[in-house]
Amino acid sequence: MFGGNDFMNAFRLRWNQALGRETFASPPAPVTLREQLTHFGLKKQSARSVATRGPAAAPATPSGTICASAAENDRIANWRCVAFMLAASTAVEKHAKSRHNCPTDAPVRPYFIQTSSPDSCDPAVDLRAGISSPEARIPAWYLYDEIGSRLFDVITVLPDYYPTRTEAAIFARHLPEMAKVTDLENGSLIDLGAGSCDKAPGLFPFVKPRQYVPVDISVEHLRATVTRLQREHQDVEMIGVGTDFSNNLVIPGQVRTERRLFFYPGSSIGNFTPSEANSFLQQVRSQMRKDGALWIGIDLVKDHTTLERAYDDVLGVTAAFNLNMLLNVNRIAGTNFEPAHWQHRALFNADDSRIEMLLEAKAKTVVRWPDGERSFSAGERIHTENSYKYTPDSFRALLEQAGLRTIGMWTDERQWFAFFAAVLA
Ligand code: AVJ
Repeated sequence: MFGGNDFMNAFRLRWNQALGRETFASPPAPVTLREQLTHFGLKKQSARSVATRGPAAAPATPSGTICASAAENDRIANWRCVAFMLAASTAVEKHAKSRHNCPTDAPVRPYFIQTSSPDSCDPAVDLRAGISSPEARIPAWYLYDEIGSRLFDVITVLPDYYPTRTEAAIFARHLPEMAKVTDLENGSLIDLGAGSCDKAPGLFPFVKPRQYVPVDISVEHLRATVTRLQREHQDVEMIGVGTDFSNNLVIPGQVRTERRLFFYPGSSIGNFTPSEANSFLQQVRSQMRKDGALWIGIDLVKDHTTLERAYDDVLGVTAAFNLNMLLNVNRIAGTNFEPAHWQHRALFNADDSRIEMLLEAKAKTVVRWPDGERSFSAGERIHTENSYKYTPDSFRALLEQAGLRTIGMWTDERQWFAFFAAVLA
């Protein structure tokens, strides 16, 4: 355990500052050295080398995160200090065993890097503008706060929501063939929108990657899972990347350029309009050489009842998922949405080939925030998400427009979902 109270208080202060918290909050309990180290993504040996060589030898931040802004530099200084304190306590404790097992100059694994800031603009300003607009809208990523992320996890196992299960069935059946067609053994598996990394590790035995590169909007989402995964797959080098790839896919230099396999499952590309999807695919293409490939999951057009039920399930989980967004928006934009005044809607727009998720005002209502308000008439809607559906041909064409050539497509018996493999055209 850590030494005296002074040390503990100083540690808490640094801990909170490093996490960007202004007010005092208790560190997670119980505070064992091992848990703290794991939380920081540090390994014992790196902390020990800090202890022997002093704070200058500390990693720039835990696990080598590199950030650009001035505020981030302050945080880096705090991380260094935290690392030093941890190291000092490690030295006091003299963990003889770890000294044997870990050479001092072993690289810090896994490695984490944030290549773009997740909050570079003011979300409150954007949100209020979207709500004020004549065609009110809230960007779909505000669905995913803590509650929303859990509700989405539930959605993926609902009887009515077929995509996740259908995609898994395609993998279960076709992965060996998919891996054979792409043949990217010893390459880098780049997992776009990895989140809790629950799909890509299932590919390891088939794809046999040398590097695994989970990418998420915030590197913090990746730390715990990737640290655990790294222990389970010692032979795969893991590099967690935080980047907002819907704007700009920045892949750090540590990721090998040879044999990159970009993995984008779940039909997440359905959230993009076709033109956004095109620029996303162009970005992927620009990061991929001739020896690389893209594996991408697509939800296919099918009868409208099946589609609409998948987004308006009988248990009301998707309705809760959509309505919960209002609570998240209230927190971020200072609005006073009352979820009970709104009704979930999911409609298939055949002209644009997309499911639209909407929130519809049950009666006339006024939404207020500190310096503004927006009145909604009964039945007026806020657009919250698009989920585009493609045919095998329309998606092949989209890939082609972005300079990518389809080399394989795998689907289920009902042709409800498809996985495409594509390479440079
Ligand atoms: C995560 C974007 C793939 O569009 O099917 C599920 C999100 N929204 N139910 C989808 C979602 C409502 C999902 N994606």
